[in-house]
Amino acid sequence: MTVLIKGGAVVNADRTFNADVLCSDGRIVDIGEGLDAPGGATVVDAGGQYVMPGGIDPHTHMQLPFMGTVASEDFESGTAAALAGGTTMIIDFAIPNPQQNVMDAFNEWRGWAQKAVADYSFHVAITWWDESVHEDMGTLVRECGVNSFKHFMAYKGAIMADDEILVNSFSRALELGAIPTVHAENGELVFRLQNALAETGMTGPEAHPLSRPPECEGEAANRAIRIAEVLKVPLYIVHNSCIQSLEAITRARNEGQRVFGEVLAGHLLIDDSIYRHPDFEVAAAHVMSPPFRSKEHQDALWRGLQAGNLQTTATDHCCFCADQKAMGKDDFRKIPNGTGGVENRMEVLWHHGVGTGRLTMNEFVAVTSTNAAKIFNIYPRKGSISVGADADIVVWDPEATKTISTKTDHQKVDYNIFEGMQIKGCASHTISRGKVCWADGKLDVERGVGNYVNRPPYAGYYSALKIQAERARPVPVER
Ligand code: DUC
Ligand code: ZN
Ligand code: ZN
Repeated sequence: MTVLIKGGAVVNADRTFNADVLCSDGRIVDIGEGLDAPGGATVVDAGGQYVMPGGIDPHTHMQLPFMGTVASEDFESGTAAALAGGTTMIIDFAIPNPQQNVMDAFNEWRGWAQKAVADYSFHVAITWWDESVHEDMGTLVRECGVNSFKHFMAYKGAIMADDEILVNSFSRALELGAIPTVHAENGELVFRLQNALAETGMTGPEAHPLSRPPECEGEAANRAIRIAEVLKVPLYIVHNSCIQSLEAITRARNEGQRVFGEVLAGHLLIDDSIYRHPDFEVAAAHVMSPPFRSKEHQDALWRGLQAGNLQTTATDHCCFCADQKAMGKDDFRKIPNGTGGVENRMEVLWHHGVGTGRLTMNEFVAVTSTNAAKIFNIYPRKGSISVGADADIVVWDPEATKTISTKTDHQKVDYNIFEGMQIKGCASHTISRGKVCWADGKLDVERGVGNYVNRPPYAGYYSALKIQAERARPVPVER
């Protein structure tokens, strides 16, 4: 299959230039001005548009079994919705139950993802610890293309990782050249606050943000950072939602620590007043963790993204419909946590980021694609328009306008947290592994053609860190 994208301006994270882009057999094979279309090639007219690396959403949960139900979006519908919004790859999570064999869980998730229509990969969660987990982490890195491990510092009594697990797993990740990632919230404090609020009779969604204040997130972020500092391992903190965690990351980075931070499109744009909405369905539809925060936190997150202290944007796409959210009608602790957005991340970031001058186009590419590809070690195969890269490309029409609505989107969920938002700039064409999958407002996808993307260990960080650790070792004093 050959596709020629003609007449656009290529926007990479490092520069912008006018060029045609030729794709063949799933790869970019030529970039230059005035390229001719080989016989039989599909030609995409990109005149007046930008040709950018397809988005990478490094944080999704398709068909996640969670809080007594299963997320409504599956790997097929979720990757299709992603393509409709210009995202060509997701990194999802394989999450073993405590005591579940880690390889079994990983293989189970691999099976579920077989029907994906775009490329995907998996972070693997470490939810418990014994010798078999230590072994399986090695197998995953050496044989299964996994280079990142996730730790939930919240969800006590379920998948929460305590400090002992964090220390064991971070140390093992360092040995293997993998990066630990954390969901940073102090699970003990959240548990206590949830119960205290429920006991006083606060049972509605308005209690959700009160049970998970920014201090709980800041404490956990700082704890994970300091554990990583002592063990000399890099760290990636998912879905930073508040000033406290951003400050912890910024401080560590200023001290020279390799700490990376992700922010969700929702946390940049939605505020916590929504939890006080009189309609349970609306408020519950926004229940996710960490919760949406007040405006001052949103402003700080934008500044963190602009300054480079937050490097990636994601969605934590984890969809539950109204009937599922109703499980918590009488008790906010039982509302399944999660919101969607994989289809909208790029367009809302363009509109509110590039459209407001907060981000340049090149910075937009960095935070929606290239930085994730670099951190998770799949660059330049992903995250760049360059010869030899996978032909995962979005053609972006900066003049197109639309109003976001569940009536027209492709996500398998009955509520869109960006409902009614008017945006300017969106994907006119999405090309996945060299095939045009989204054009003229229509999807053309095939079940199961998405590929699992192997992510090799990142030797670079680890050799640097090992040298530092070696040098820091105390020298015996002669007496
Ligand atoms: N937060 C959510 O809101 N949903 C899934 C898991 C998570 O950490
Ligand atoms: Zn999380
Ligand atoms: Zn998540």
